Amino acid sequence: MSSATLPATACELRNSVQRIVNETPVWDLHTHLYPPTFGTPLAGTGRQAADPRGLMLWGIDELLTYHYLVAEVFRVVPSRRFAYKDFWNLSKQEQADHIWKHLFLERSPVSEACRGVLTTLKMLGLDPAERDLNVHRAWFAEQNADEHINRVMEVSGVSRITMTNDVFDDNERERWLSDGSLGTDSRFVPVLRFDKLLCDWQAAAKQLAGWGFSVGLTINQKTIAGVRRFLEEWIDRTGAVYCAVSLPPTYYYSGSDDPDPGNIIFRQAVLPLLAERNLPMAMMIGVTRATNPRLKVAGDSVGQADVSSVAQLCADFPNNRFLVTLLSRENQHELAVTARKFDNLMPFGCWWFLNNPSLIEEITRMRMELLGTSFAPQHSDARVLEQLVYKWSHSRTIIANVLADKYADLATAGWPVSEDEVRRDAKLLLHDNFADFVAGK
Ligand code: HDL
Ligand code: ZN
Repeated sequence: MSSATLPATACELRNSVQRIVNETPVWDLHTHLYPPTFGTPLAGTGRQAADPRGLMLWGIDELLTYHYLVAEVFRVVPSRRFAYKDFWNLSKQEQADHIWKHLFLERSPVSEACRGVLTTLKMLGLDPAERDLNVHRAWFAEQNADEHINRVMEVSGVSRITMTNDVFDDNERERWLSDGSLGTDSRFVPVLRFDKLLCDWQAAAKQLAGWGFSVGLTINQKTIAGVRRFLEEWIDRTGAVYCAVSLPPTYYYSGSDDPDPGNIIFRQAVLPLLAERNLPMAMMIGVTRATNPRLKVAGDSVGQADVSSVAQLCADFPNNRFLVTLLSRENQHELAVTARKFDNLMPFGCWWFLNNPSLIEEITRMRMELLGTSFAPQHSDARVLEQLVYKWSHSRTIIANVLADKYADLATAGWPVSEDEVRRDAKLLLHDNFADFVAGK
C-alpha cells in the first residue's frame, strides 16, 4: 500500500482522490432493490419467468418510467393535454416511449434523473446516443437477471445492496411467508420497514390482530407484548440489519409522556426491542405523501421536519442507534449539528429531492466541515437495478471533489495526506461508518 503523499498540483491531487473514491466499494445502505427470487416483470434470459407483480425492477423501460421521470414528463406534457388516467392506461413500454420522446428527444435531458439514464447506458457499454429505444430493449432482454445484478454491482462499485422490506406491503409479505429463503442472497441485505405501525396505529393494530398477534387498539402491556412478538418474528424471518420508518414533516416526539399512539408503540415496543437486539432504527423524515395523488407514487412531496424530535429520541434512548435522513434541504444543517451532540445518531444520504449535484455538494461539504468523516454521505434509494450505476457514479464524483478540496486545505495547513489515508477516509465514508454503526462498534 502506498504511503506516498498525494501529488502537489491541484489537478493531480483531484485525479488521485477521484480514482481512489471510484475504486472504493460502497455498501449502499438504503435501496428498493431485490434479487430475482422476489420475482421480476422482465424475464430476460435464463430460468426466470416474467412475474408481473415481481419486485425486482430492471431494464430500460423501468429506468425510463422511474417515478422521478413520470413527474417530470407531466411538466412538459401537462395533464390538461394528456390526462393522468390516459398515461396510467399506457403499457410500461408506451409510458417509456412517451417519456423518451418528450424528455430526451424533444428536449435536452439535463435533469438529474434524465442524465442518469444516459450515464447508466454509457457505463453498461451501450450507446447512450442511440435514439431507438428498441435497440436498448433488445440488449436488456438478452441479459440474465442474476448475472446482470453482478455486472451492475461491479460497474457501480457496490459491494452490498440494502433492501427495503415493507411488512405491510401485501405483495412483499406474501412472498416472505411463502419462501423463508428470500433473505439469503448475500448480495442483498434485508431491512424491516413498517411505516404504518407508527403512522397509522388504528390500521396497523387491526392488521396485526388479523395476522394472529394479541394486539388491540388500546395500548396496554398485552398489546405491547403482541407488537414485540410481531417485530421479533419479522426481524428473525427477514434477518433485518436495521428497522426503518418514513415519517411526515409533521412528525413530532415530545418525550417519555408523548401521548401519540405511534410514539407509545415506538418507545414501549420498538426501541426497547431494537436495543436488546442491537439493531439500529432508521428514520426518514419529511415526506408529504400523495400531495398529488393522480401522480400515484410520483405524487409525494417534501416538508420541513422537526429536528428537535430526533434530538429528543437520541437523548431518551441512549442505548439505541438512529440512522436519520431528512428530506428538506432546510433541515440539513440542524441535523448535522444534532449529530455533533449525539454519537448514537448517524446522519445519512442526500435523499430523493436532495439527490442532485448542487445539493449533494452543498450538504456533503457542510457535513464534512461539521462532522469530519463521521457520517454516511450517500445512499442510492435505487428502485431500478441499473440506477446504482448512475447514482453512485454521480455521487462519487462529488464526494471526491469535496474530499480533494479538504485535502488541499490540509496541505495548506501543513498536513499533506497519503494515498493510504485517502483510501482509509473513502472506505469510512462509503462503507465502514455504516457497517460499524450497524454492528454497534
Ligand atoms: O420512502 C422511501 O423510502 C422513499 O425513498 C420513497 O421510496 C420514494 O418514493 C423514493 O423512491 N425516493 O427516492
Ligand atoms: Zn427509499
